[in-house]
Amino acid sequence: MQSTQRETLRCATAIVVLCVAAMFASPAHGQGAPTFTGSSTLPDGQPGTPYSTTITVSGGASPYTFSVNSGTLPPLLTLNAASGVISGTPTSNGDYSFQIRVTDSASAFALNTFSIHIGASGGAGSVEFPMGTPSTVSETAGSVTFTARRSGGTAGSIAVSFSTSDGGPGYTANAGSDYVAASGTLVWSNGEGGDKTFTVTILDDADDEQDEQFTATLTNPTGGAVLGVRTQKVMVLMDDENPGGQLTSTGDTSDESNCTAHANGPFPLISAGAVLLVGLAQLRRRQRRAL
Ligand SMILES: [Ca+2]
Ligand SMILES: [Ca+2]
Ligand SMILES: [Ca+2]
Repeated sequence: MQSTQRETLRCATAIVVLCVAAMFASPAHGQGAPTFTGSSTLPDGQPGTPYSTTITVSGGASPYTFSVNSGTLPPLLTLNAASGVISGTPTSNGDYSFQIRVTDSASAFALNTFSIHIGASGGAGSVEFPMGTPSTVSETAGSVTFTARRSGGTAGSIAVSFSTSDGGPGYTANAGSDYVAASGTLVWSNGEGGDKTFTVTILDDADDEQDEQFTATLTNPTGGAVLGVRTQKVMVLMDDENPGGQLTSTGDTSDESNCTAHANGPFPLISAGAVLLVGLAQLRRRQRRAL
């Protein structure tokens, strides 16, 4: 038994020695595995702007083959397997992380995780209506203030135009009788971020009516800035002649508040209104059945 064990040990030792010898004899070890030489944080990109950067390596035995080992590149960017160039025109803001594998001609390889930020960071930034600002105002208030916010970057002086227009997803407010049309330009200086405001005059009337809406819109960013997602803001003018008895109006108002958290477009509000109406109809049917 003991001699068999000695034999086994001798065989195992021989195999290990042979393996180590083979490793040292391989060309891959002789030249070393390739190593990544650049920063793991790749240059920022902008949505809609062509992007290109090169993953650089040294050592090992060229030519190299590059591949994405895990994670995902920003949408519409691709990695060239032969050159290590990441290029394309990105479409979506976001922070993307992915692991790249480089393999040399002797099958030695290296892995490294890289990141790319797509967005306005470090640039001129973006401007939009921030979430959480009021979406309703009494028609007796005299005026209402809109807030536009620059974020994501403060490089350079930028400007954005604003204007008002009659209507929203609900009843239409008319410039001249319900509010005073407004338009103009908001300017942020180099290094300045945060909020700018503009004020719209609200006109009171004696009409017993539904709550009415107008829309403020941001357009024409200059200085390299871009517009964010929320470029429109619907303002609901709450009637004061008929403050009770306004089921539709109250519903619209609260829906608009909810809606603002997602988007200022008409579709979420219309959807929310439809859900409310369907819910009320179901409730009435149930009440009838219960009687
Ligand atoms: Ca009115
Ligand atoms: Ca009034
Ligand atoms: Ca009124």
